[in-house]
Amino acid sequence: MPDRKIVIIPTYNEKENAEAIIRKTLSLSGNFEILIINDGSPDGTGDIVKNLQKEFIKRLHLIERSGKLGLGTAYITGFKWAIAHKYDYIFEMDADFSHNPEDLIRLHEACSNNKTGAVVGSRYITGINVVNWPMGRVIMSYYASAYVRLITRMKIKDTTAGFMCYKRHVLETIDLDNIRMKGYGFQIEMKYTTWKLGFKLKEIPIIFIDRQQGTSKMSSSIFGEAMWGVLKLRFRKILPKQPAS
Ligand SMILES: Nc1nc2c(ncn2[C@@H]2O[C@H](COP(=O)(O)OP(=O)(O)OP(=O)(O)O)[C@@H](O)[C@H]2O)c(=O)[nH]1
Ligand SMILES: [Mg+2]
Repeated sequence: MPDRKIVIIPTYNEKENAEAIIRKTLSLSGNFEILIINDGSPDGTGDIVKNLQKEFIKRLHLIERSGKLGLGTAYITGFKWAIAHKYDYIFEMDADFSHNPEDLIRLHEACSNNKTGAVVGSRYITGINVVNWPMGRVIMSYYASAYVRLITRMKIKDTTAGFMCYKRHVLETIDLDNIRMKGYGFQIEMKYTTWKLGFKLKEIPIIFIDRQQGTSKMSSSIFGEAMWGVLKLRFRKILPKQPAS
């Protein structure tokens, strides 16, 4: 049986990107499927996806949520759905082409190594691979990772990376209801939990290109949450999910 692969793409107001990112990802070799988590985007992103579902039957899935509930909870909802539907490899990818869908094939290859639990599409392995971001944002993101390494001792270069591949059993072992951070902090907390539970995290280099279409959802509160959240995380006991009694 070939590996079953699902790419989870959270969307909030991505009408300029939705159709293109779906067509590009489903055109790749390797039979990837997509799960869109759309937070009731007022710009009609949900309708664009529903339309495309008629064309991509059984390969394009959609979960609609009532309002903007945050990237972190969108992924937790997606992980639970992917586990319940028994996908072998579960990916995270943004909708705005900052992540190149073609890199999904390399993420999967690296993740299929039997020692690896999860793979990080990293901007900071070979220097800084970010295109068109304002310098201030590059510095903030780069040093955010340095800060996380200092506090957590985790040897990951790109701790806030949002381009990921997880093996299902890693996500089955994580107590997803106990993941607390919602923004960038969510990406740090997931990697830290994966590492603390003894799974191997592998980084592969990717190039991150600043969004060309649509508006940014980044806010300073997301940044603040991550800074304090990491300190609290450092002193929290990370336990595997308890089997349902
Ligand atoms: N479902 C859902 N998706 C979200 C939410 N916030 C952001 N997203 C999506 O998450 C992905 C990453 O968000 P971005 O706004 O690209 O964040 P960023 O890359 O840090 O910032 P820019 O690209 O500069 O805007 C995109 O696909 C967004 O549409 C949310 O609250 N709910
Ligand atoms: Mg983006």
